[in-house]
Amino acid sequence: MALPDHGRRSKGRIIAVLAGGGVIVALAVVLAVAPLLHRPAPPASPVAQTLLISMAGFSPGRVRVPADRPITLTIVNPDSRFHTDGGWHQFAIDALRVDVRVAPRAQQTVTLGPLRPGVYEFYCDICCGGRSNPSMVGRLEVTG
Ligand SMILES: [Cu+2]
Repeated sequence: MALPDHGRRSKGRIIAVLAGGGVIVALAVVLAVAPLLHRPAPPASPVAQTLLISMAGFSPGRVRVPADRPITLTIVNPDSRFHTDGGWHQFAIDALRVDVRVAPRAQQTVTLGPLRPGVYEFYCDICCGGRSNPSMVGRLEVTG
């Protein structure tokens, strides 16, 4: 026995509503999962480097670091306050507007960058000889 015409139509409507509901559920699942699939990369961990600055100069005098990552520099001053100039040292990079003063027998931490590739000169200009003393100048070499 054939269904009356309006019965067939309401069956079709039910299927359409169910299909529409299925599409909505599928869309909700995609929207819920999408942020998990497109999670941004975690920020690059900083490169840690220790730099000694004493009356003998910077050690190392050349610091090589990668570009596009933050750089955490620990500047250690092993000199005592009994030096004629008080034992203080400086870590300065004019191009980066960095000027850190390190007290005798102390250390300072400075975070730079991420930096563009290039060579950045650092110096100490507050102890004997200062910047004109070749050992009171160094190079931060950033390689890409
Ligand atoms: Cu110095």
